[in-house]
Amino acid sequence: MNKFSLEGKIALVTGASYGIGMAIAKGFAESGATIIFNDIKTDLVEKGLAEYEKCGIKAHGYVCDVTDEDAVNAMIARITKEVGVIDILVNNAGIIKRIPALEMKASEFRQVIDIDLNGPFIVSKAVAPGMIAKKKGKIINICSMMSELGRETVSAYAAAKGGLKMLTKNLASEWGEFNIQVNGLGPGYIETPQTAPLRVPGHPFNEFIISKTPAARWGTTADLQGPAIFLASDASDFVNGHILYVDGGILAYIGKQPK
Ligand code: NAP
Ligand code: GCO
Repeated sequence: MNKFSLEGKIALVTGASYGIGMAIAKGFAESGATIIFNDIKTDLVEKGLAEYEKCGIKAHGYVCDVTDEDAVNAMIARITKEVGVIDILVNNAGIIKRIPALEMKASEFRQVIDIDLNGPFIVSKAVAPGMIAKKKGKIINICSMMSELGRETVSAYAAAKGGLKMLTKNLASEWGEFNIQVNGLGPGYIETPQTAPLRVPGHPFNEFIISKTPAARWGTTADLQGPAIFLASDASDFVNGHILYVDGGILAYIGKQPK
């Protein structure tokens, strides 16, 4: 038996109309899972559905804001009726605001915490009862280098992703007895629209990331697929409360020595 197979599993990936979430969903589909995703805007969901279809994937798309608890509960009820009980949840939807702390408004800070930290709590809480009834489930929270490290301009994002790491450990502790594994996946610096402003040619950040990464390159969304499949599959049934960093070695490395 292939321990990495997702055959017969139903997976919900939040905010998966493009980028990391979509790459993870495509990887799950290749391993046999049925794909469901949501996004905050109708046009994004439609774009996402068309892209999945182009790849031969019959995905189910829903419009839903992960911070709106009533809307999330209604979406999970609809999914249960229309597709089935969710076996795998990936809390991927997130935003970043790059603003120096002294210039950041409290409302901007709150918005990042709301989407990146409260969102995963709200969606996990809505999905868990179905998993508890089945006595099996997988929740994967998309963390970040910023779950471990600080950096100028990303105070709210680092606070949210550090909090998400601890939410992961806490839900793993609470729901482990129901055979639910809650783990984090921590991407390093990945080529996506979110990091596009940092990757423009000549931007000093580009050099900085390459010199901080032993692999000496940005990651790709495809780099995340295997690790996500592992955390979603039976292969990881005794892995719980773990954050799997997929960063080309950044967290292991002090940085290039000056010559
Ligand atoms: P992204 O722009 O962060 O994509 C996330 C998706 O979530 C977008 O489609 C976004 O829609 C949607 N979204 C935003 N707010 C939402 C809400 N309230 N409810 C539902 N959906 C919402 O792109 P990404 O770079 O692929 O990032 C995915 C995840 O990986 C995020 O959690 C991010 O923090 C994390 N991450 C990214 C990197 C990286 O290098 N790119 C590294 C580490 C971790 P809109 O387009 O309308 O905003
Ligand atoms: C930044 C980056 C990061 C990445 C990622 C790192 O501004 O430092 O955009 O926040 O998106 O989350 O793992």
